[in-house]
Amino acid sequence: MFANRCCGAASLAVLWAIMILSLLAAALFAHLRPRVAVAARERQNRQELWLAEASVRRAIQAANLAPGDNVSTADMWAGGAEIFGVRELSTGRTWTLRSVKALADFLKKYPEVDHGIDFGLADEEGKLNVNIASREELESLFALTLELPERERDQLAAAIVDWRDPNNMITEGGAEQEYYSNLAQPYPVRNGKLPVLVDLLFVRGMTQEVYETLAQVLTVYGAGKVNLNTASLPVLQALGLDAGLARSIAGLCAGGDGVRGTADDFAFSGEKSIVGEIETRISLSDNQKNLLTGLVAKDRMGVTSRYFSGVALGVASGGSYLAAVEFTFERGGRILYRRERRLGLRTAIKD
Ligand SMILES: [Ca+2]
Ligand SMILES: [Ca+2]
Repeated sequence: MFANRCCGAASLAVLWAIMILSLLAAALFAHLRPRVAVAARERQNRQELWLAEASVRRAIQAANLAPGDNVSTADMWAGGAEIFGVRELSTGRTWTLRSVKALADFLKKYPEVDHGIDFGLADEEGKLNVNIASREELESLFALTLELPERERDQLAAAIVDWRDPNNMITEGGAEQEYYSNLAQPYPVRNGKLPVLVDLLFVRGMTQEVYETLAQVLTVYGAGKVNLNTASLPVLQALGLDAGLARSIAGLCAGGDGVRGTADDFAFSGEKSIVGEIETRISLSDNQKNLLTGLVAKDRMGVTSRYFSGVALGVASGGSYLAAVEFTFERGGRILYRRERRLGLRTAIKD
């Protein structure tokens, strides 16, 4: 009887001990689980970033391989999917897109992104320098690229001019310190050159969507000399070329296959010979010839480039996040701008 009672008490003690230990284990697990998840996420973050970094390095290498003094879309840096498309590495995949607009389009279309991904790099000197462009050039560029009413487009051009000019005198339709001081969260107007293009996001009227479009045609790099070999139609027209001449030049540069960024692309060989080289292939009116001669003389048109940009992406195997590294570099490899972002995908990229 005594032994039975003793046994029963011992069993009860063991049960209690098991219950307490189970509770402790559950509490410990609950305490550690978020930390384990955070550690796993951090490991994946690092992996994604390293994958994107591999593409940044590859892009710099491609741009350094550009032969000769002139830079054109026939060079390796301008290659599309073949050079900058998806690369499978042991830890995941990486690729490079030409612009933040290409990234926005990719994310909008994802996971249906089989076609039309703009892989590659952009030549910053094929764009219009926002620190040098006149108000008229900006208005003309915006008319060709932005789906906004004329009034809004012109006011945006005026606001950019006010943002960068050193004075506080309001350009017609523009905005100076008074406007920025009256915002709910006021900030100072730049009143100087934009050091980076994202500075545009502070300018009155600028939205993320408009910025993404404009980042394809505006730059802060270079001395304002647009590379005729790489400039897009809207940039050529913003410089004052009529639509017909701009199309003829862009068509000539696209080469026999009519596509920019392929090996058959035509390249103007030297700045001094630009007008002569155009004249032997496209018939020019006196006005067109004078305009082109003037642009070369005013250092607004050239054939070389030193600055390139892209958006490198990395996704770890089975991951549902994307590391996006926006980067601009100088030929030779010096990184001038770098911005890292982590973006969630609706579903994991398929392995
Ligand atoms: Ca100003
Ligand atoms: Ca071509």
